[in-house]
Amino acid sequence: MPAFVAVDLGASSGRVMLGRADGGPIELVEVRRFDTGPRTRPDGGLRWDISTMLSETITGIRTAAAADPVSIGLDSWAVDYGLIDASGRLDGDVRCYRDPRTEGKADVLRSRIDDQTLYGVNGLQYLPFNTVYQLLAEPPERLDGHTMLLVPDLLGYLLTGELGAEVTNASTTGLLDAKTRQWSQEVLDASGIPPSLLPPLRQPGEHIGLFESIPVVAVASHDTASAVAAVPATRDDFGYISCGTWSLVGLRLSSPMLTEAAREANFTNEAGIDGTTRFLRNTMGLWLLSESLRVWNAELAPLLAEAARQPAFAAVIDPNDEVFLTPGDIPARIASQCRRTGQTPPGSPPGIVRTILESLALAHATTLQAAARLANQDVAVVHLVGGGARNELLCQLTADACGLPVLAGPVEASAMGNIIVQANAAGVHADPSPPFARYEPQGNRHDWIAAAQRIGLAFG
Ligand code: LFR
Repeated sequence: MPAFVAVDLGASSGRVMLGRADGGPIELVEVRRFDTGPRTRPDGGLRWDISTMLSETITGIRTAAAADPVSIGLDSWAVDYGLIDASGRLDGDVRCYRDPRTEGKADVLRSRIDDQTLYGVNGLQYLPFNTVYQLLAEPPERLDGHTMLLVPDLLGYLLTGELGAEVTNASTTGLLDAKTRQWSQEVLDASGIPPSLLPPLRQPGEHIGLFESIPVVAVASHDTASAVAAVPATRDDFGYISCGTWSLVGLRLSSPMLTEAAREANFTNEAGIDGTTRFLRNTMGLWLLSESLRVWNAELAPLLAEAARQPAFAAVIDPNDEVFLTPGDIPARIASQCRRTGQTPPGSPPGIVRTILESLALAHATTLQAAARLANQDVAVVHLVGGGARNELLCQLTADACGLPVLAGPVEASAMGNIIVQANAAGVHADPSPPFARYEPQGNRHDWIAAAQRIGLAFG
């Protein structure tokens, strides 16, 4: 069976996977896994360690090369970039989107182009770290005579020497026109970002270059685009949750939804494969859990088991509060949000874990309801893919809150989507693996309605 190498970089770990497919479900094997987590600098800034990611990626690819792969594809989280100078070198560090430098930059852009006009062009949800705000935080001289490469494009360049911007990830910059899928002159003019900064766009499936004589192919290089491409849907009326560091909750649409209602609800229209639109909203995902575990220096499995036995709905929070964005003492921030909303904070780590999972489930449900309402679409089933699919309590709570069956898996959805695009480019049909579990909704919906009311969320 033809083999393909997927390099999938997440915000805490990176993987090199080998996928084999020949008309049916992909057989996936992990070749190498490594930490990617950003490093804090003495000045408080957060940077990615690109050189370690590159050397780990190369080691993984060389191991996978024994299987004589057809091609290599690269995907990662969105929005972050490196700047290549005129001599072709990476100039300076690659900042992490959680770095606080973008504070106030949305107001700078707003003073040059109003929110409605901007959304009408780029269709992008407001997130304080969208690339356009990061670029406005750069010293202007860093934008002259440079080329901006988003992380997977940067890795692709370091492997092949070829410059380009893959379109699904480019759609998270704020600089792409959601309808034409071209760089937007209007946003460039308004933001003052020089067009020379942006490399030519490339499409998923396009040949990029060679690494040690193996072809490197552009995939849906935004990990969420790859994950959505790997949703094992068997019907059209499905919603999805790509649940990892973030929970990306929404629908697959055939064209962008650039209405004022969608903007007010802060939904995004990111580019998907085959011309589809990823109509979704970011919800702070397992980051709340992983960052809490780091603070407690604790293991996940025993805490999850105890969380399942905790009383339900002791306290809920809105995980999308920007206070949860930066690294730090998440449990303390949860406690303070509980107090602010008149709730008693959970008194123990298992209680906090229960609060996090119920709050994520609530956010999943309210976001999916909003997506269905805005797009005027019925949703009969929810596909939950990514690392969160392993979390049984989260899957069950999500089914309960949504009042819909949740189909869990695949866990490695981004890697599978990455391989699907490579396989298709090689003329091979490949399917994601089917869901491995189904959760039916249980419990009382009124509990969820009451929980949503406590934190002022619209439900139902
Ligand atoms: C998920 C993801 C989200 C994006 C966030 C930051 O890994 O790519 O889609 O909003 O990371 O880049």
